[in-house]
Amino acid sequence: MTRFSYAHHLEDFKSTASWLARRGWSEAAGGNLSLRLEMPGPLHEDDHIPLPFPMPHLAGKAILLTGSGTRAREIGVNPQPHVGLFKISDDGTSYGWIAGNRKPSMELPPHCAIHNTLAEHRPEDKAILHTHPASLIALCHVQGLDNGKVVSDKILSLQSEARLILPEGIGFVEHELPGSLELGIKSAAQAKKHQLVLWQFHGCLATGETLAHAFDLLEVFEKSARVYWELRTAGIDPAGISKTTIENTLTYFGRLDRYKSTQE
Ligand code: 2HA
Ligand code: ZN
Repeated sequence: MTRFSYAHHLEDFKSTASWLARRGWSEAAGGNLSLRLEMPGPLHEDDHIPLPFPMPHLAGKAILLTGSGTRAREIGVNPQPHVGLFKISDDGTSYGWIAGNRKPSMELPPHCAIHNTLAEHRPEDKAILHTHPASLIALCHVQGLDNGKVVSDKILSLQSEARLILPEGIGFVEHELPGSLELGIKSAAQAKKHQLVLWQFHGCLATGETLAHAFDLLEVFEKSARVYWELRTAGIDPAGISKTTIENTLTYFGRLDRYKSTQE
């Protein structure tokens, strides 16, 4: 096989996992991280595990993914034993273990389905991060906050820059079994347009060029959610910044088209 090193990518896992732990977003073994890589060379003949459906845009690529039961607070200290390298076959129908942790996260089907969509629609976004921030899970228990448009309009209007950084707003997937293919397929559909997808009652999924970038976007959403909860704790149900002001800000920074693309 062609000589291949992924050691430098582990720094992104280490730094991001350490922040997930410090924020208290990935309790116990909650959450998982992955990166999509270019990786030349074939899979071993005897090591083909079928993917849940053909993923032609992952053909020949590789995925670095955190292992089942691994803890952010430990990945953040030493990622090597906790992250596995998996290669997708040249026809995009199966995968095999290559190096590192052998037992992938239960969220492997969602990660692969979303990477397949990203590789087709937003190839620059190679990172996927899933975690469980309490302030975001709590939003899902508020009556009416059960679709992406309402969540985006309500929460991203609470601070000046949130909609500017996330013009397409937040995607939303109604509660599905953790690790299920349904969760993966629905998340992949949302990830076509949205960099963040809220998993109802479960947590959030973030995408980005790197794990650090995905974490940035999550921080912005989570900050806005905390503003919401501070106001609610003070007895205020905020109206938020007006739609006109938000649209003016987006126009000024040349991002109105991205916002409008998800408004129909
Ligand atoms: O325990 O977060 O969604 C890992 C998870 C599954
Ligand atoms: Zn989870």
